[in-house]
Amino acid sequence: TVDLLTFGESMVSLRSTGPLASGGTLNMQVAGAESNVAIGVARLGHTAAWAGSVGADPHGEFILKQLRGEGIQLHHSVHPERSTGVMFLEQRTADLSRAFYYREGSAGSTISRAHVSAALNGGARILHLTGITAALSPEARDAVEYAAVRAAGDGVVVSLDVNYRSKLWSRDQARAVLGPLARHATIVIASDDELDLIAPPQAGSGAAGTATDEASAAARLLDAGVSEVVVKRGAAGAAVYTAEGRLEAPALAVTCVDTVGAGDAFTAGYLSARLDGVDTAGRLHHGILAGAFAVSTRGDWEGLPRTEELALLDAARGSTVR
Ligand code: KDG
Repeated sequence: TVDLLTFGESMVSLRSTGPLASGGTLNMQVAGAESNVAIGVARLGHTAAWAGSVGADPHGEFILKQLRGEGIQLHHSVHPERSTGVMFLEQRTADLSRAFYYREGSAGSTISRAHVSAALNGGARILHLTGITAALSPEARDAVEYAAVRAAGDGVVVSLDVNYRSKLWSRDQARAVLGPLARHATIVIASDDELDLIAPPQAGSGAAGTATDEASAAARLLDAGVSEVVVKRGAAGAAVYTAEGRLEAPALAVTCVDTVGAGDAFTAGYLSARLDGVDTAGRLHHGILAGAFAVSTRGDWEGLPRTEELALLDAARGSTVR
């Protein structure tokens, strides 16, 4: 039994340091929300497994090598005909990045029920799912739904991060799939603007986005059987709603150089603390800490902390630890 099992599409990301339309040098790295979480959890001392497909190309080979190097157990297949997905990540301005996907019909989008079923046979304490995988293809969506129902039935903790991607589907499409899916989850993780995609509808609901709406969406999710509703607020920190009430934590004051992957880092910190049996406040703290490492380093996952590095952010800003 592995501590955390996740599945989804990992891609190569070609990152620019300026506007893509001006060309220049691109750096190839591994991207993928699910593999980001697996890496984060593994670095924090747990066993993590990832299931997915890559193409029979150097890009796929690169992804598998990187994940193996991070100690991730792989349940992978190499698709003989489809290509590994690609995304360009354009640093358009210092404060704004844009993603461009070249992933339609990719090897990663072919993940199926049979593939994840084989991975689930190995056993897991937590199954981590994201809304991205459900948006990739009908087979991938079926795989996510199958895995959620099976794992919940087997008593596995099911974690679902909404991770809404507007370039993959509309909010209405996402709501129709993720709302029912959330009812199988033990833990749901959402940005504050994603809660309406998973919360059961409220009769006569008002405008979204206020604190009351957040609390009422969380209460409806708890009523529907979810145990922990985790709300990510970026630079404003995070909150967790459970049957015991709401806990909030501010973000750490660090220099932000790259927000991509910060949500996955938070999730990895939170879930790894849960695996360690830490209480809700401690889970939030570990999520916030891992998120702070992610935003203050470049890359989706490269800067994620190892357990012994977590205390580094206690040092004074700008210091050298000798
Ligand atoms: O959370 C970071 C991810 O967005 C990135 O790694 C790419 O998985 C990705 C996606 O589908 O956007």
